[in-house]
Amino acid sequence: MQRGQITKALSGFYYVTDESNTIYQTRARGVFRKQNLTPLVGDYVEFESGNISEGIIQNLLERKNELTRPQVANVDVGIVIMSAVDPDFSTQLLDRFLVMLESKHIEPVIFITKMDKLTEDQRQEIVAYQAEYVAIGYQIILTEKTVEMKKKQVEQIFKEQFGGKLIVFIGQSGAGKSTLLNVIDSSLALKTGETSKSLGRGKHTTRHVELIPLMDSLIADTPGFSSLNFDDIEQEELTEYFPEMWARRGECKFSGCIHLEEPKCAVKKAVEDQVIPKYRYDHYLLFLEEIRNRKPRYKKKGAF
Ligand SMILES: Nc1nc2c(ncn2[C@@H]2O[C@H](COP(=O)(O)OP(=O)(O)O)[C@@H](O)[C@H]2O)c(=O)[nH]1
Ligand SMILES: [Mg+2]
Ligand SMILES: [Zn+2]
Repeated sequence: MQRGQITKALSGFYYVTDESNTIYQTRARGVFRKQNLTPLVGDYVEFESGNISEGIIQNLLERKNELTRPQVANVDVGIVIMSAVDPDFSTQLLDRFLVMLESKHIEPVIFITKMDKLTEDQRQEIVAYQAEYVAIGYQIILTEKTVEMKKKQVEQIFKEQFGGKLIVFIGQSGAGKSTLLNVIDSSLALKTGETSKSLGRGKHTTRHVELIPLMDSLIADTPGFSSLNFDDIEQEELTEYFPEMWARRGECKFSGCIHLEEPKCAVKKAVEDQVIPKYRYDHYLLFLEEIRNRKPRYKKKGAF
């Protein structure tokens, strides 16, 4: 039996890349469908093949996570692209992305683009936010001004941190995702995100998922998280996805404290003492409200 990772899915074929970077065209065993298992791009698999154009996937190995858009499994790093202006920097949007990544156990790395467009005062504002996110434990990188400097900066981070990792790019439209990818590899931007739609992939866009080698990493060729609700998150677990709150859980009087009305809550105290920024707590409350107000999900027929 051979081992590899699915790096592309197209028209019922799965393209599996093995350790020596050979790509095998394979199909999934029929039994997967019966078991309601769908192989995903990013899955590690065991397969058998006589030659590179005919293989059968025999086993799917355990996944550490999966995203629905793009449909990818085993994502290691989520690169969150936020613009400083045009559109304006939003801690609320950033926190939304961070909570989603935390809930999937994907490591977030934040890049702030368009720093070159800022006045000195605006720059200081972003630097202050940076310090607050660094204090939580997040890596937040302010992109350099020129293309050459950006290239050097981003390539160094890829080299030092992202070797062998599966990466998705995340960020609202206009944030600068394509631009940043383009800085590293100008052939990539064409294959990525919005651009691919305008190239007329049409109906295939949702079916076709591909991992593209970038330096020593693989990136998913569509941006992540097109829907930004918290459908998969329960209210009791939300606090886990705010690391600075989760770290204080032992100091709250009540175990299972969700930092609302409970007395002697260490999180509310930290907010009062301005150790936790007020906006982080406000976003926590906002997201909690969204989770509480979401329509009840009815269990599927046959489920129990
Ligand atoms: N001045 C400046 N403009 C940028 C920067 N990054 C992106 N842009 C511009 O912002 C617009 C949107 O960028 P794009 O990469 O298409 O965003 P995407 O939708 O996230 O892929 C384009 O006009 C880019 O030229 C930056 O660092 N500085
Ligand atoms: Mg784009
Ligand atoms: Zn509490």
